[in-house]
Amino acid sequence: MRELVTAALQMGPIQRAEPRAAVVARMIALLDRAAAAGARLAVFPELALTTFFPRWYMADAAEIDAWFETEMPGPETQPLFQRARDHGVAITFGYAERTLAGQRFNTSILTDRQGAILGKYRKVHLPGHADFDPARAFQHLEKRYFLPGDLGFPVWRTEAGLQGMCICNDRRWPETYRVMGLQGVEMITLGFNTPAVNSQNAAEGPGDRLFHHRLSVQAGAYQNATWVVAVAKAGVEDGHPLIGGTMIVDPNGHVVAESRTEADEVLIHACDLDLCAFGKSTIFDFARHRRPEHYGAITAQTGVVLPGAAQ
Ligand code: ING
Repeated sequence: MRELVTAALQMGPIQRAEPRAAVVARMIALLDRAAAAGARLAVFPELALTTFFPRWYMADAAEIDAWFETEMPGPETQPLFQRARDHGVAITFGYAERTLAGQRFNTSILTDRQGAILGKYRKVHLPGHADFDPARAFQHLEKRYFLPGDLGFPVWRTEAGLQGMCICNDRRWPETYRVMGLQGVEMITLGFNTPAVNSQNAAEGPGDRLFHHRLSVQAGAYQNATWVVAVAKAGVEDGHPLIGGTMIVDPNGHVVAESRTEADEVLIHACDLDLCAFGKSTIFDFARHRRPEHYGAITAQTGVVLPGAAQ
C-alpha cells in the first residue's frame, strides 16, 4: 500500500478584474483545508492565477503580457509556496508562463513537499485559433497567446511515486497518457478550464461537455493503469460559463470522487499507487502486448492520409 492522500482543489470563477493577490488568498484557503484533511499533494486548475483570458482578443503585447508570470514563484505567488512548505504539502497548479526570451506557454509546475519546484510541463495540445473569429459565439485564442509545449510529457520520481502532468485539452488526446504510460506513470495531474458550451455549436452544452470530459479522463486512466486527478476552474467568468466536473479517477477508470458545485471545492482521496500494478502487469503490460511495428502512422503523420492518396 503506497497511499498518497490527494486533494483536488477546484476553483470557482475568477473574474477578469480579480487581482492575483485575491486569487492566491483563495488558493491558500483551499490549501489549508487540504492540509487539515491530511493531504500530501494538492492539485489546482489550469491558469489558476487569472481568469481564462484566451477568451478575450488582445493585440497589444503589454496587455497580453499582463496575464503572464515572468518568475515562479514571484512576489504574488511566494505566499502560496511558503504555506505549502509550512504544511508539508506538494502542490501543482497551472499559470501563463513568459520566459526570459519572451516565449509564452500555458504551463504547470509540480513541487515537492518542501515547496521546491521539481517539475514543469508546458501544454502541448493548444485548442482554438490564433486570429479573431467572428463566426464564434466567443473566442478561444490559445493558439494566439501560447506556443505549443516544448518539454514533452515527462514523468518524475517523487517521494510518493511516478507522477506526470498534462493540461486541459491534452486530456482529450490518447497520446498524452500513453507517452506517460510508457514511462510507468502512476498518477497524472491536470487542470482544465472548459467552456460549458461549444463556441461553434450551441447545441453542444454542459451535458455533452461533461460527458466528453469524463470519457477522456476515465479512458486515459484505465488504458494506462494510472490515477488521474482532473481539477476544474469552474463557474461563470464575466458571463462565460465553465464546466465543473473535478474528479479523481482510479487506475481502473472508476471515478472515486467528483465535485458537486462550480465553486471553490475540496475533494480528498487516499490514492493507493500500488493499485496501478495489476493493470500494468496484466491487460496493459505494454511490453507483452503492444505491437509498435504497426503504429508508425501515429508519429509519421500529423493529419489524415486517405487510403490510396498520392504521397
Ligand atoms: N479548454 C477546452 C478543453 O479542451 C475545448 C477547449 C473544449 C476543446 C471542448 C475542444 C472541446 O477542455 C482548454 N483550455 O483546453
